[in-house]
Amino acid sequence: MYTTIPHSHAKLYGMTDLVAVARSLCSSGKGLLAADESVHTATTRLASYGIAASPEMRRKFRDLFFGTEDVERYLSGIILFSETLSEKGDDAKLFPESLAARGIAPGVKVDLGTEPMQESPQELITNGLLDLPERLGAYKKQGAVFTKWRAVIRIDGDELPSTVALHENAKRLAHYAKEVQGAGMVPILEPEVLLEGRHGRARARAVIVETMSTLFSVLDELSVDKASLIIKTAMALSGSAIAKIDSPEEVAEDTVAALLESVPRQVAGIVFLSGGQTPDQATANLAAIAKRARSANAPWPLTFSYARALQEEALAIWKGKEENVPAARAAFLDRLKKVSAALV
Ligand code: 5MM
Repeated sequence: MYTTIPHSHAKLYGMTDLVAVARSLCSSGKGLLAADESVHTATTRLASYGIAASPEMRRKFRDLFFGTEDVERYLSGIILFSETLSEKGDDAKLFPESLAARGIAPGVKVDLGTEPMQESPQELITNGLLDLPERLGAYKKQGAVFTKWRAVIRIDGDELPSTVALHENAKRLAHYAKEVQGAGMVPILEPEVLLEGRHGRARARAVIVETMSTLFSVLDELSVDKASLIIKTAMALSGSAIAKIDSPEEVAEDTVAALLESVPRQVAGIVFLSGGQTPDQATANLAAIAKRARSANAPWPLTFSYARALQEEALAIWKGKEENVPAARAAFLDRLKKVSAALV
């Protein structure tokens, strides 16, 4: 189902196959599971459920979700962490192979995490471009058909994000996208506007517009093909440090307006991160966004690419114990059904 294009032939094939892969990830009525927690994040995440992390516990953590029966009805793809590409599930099959056999496209996070920016130390810049071409070749051989790069955009009043941070993160996202398309894989560009802060929803909306506008102007400068890329974004939400719960309709109005203002119609699709919302909030907000996008005739397909909002309930049941696997998987499947139903 997913075309493998040899690295050297990617340009020969043009972008047609990539457009088809990108579209199929976003517009099949299914969505993505973000299971790309790095070692540090996975360790912290598991610890918050009382689970001591180890390489084997991380493998079991992945298998809990990937080994759930019927997930292919709701998932078009899964974003993996690089170590997972070479691991096997309890069925003794390599994860990318067993996912692809079930029609779930395997993808991989290719950024190497963030560090403070020299010019603006309160902000973060994402690393990973240096050895990217070599790593892409290896990931592709391991079965990845798409990739993801996350940039972190912090709001602090009217001061942050700074122009320099927005521009440098956009530049790196654009170089990443160009490399990935050249290697014959689909890039997901994730400039995450963080929920943390004391800002209101209107400020989040404005920052999403500024972030996307900066990104697309740099993508155009580098002639990156927009039809074979996917945008992963946060929703427009009031900052987590103020006690305001936005209604789904408010979130939908500001999120869809921000994206209509700043994301060109050619992109293959837009996927949402859950960004610290509860599973119920992330589900209700997605439903309102999908409805609003339909009534506004939004040009791009939309779907979910959640990590925490899909995994949280299952992890709370699992607690790292074998006997809890069936109940944890049932909770995961139940949440997936609800999130998928939000799209229609
Ligand atoms: C799962 O978290 C992903 C990787 O984060 P680290 O590199 O810090 O380990 C992250 O990129 C994730 O894909 C998105 O932020 C979406 O996750 P949420 O939990 O916001 O839906």
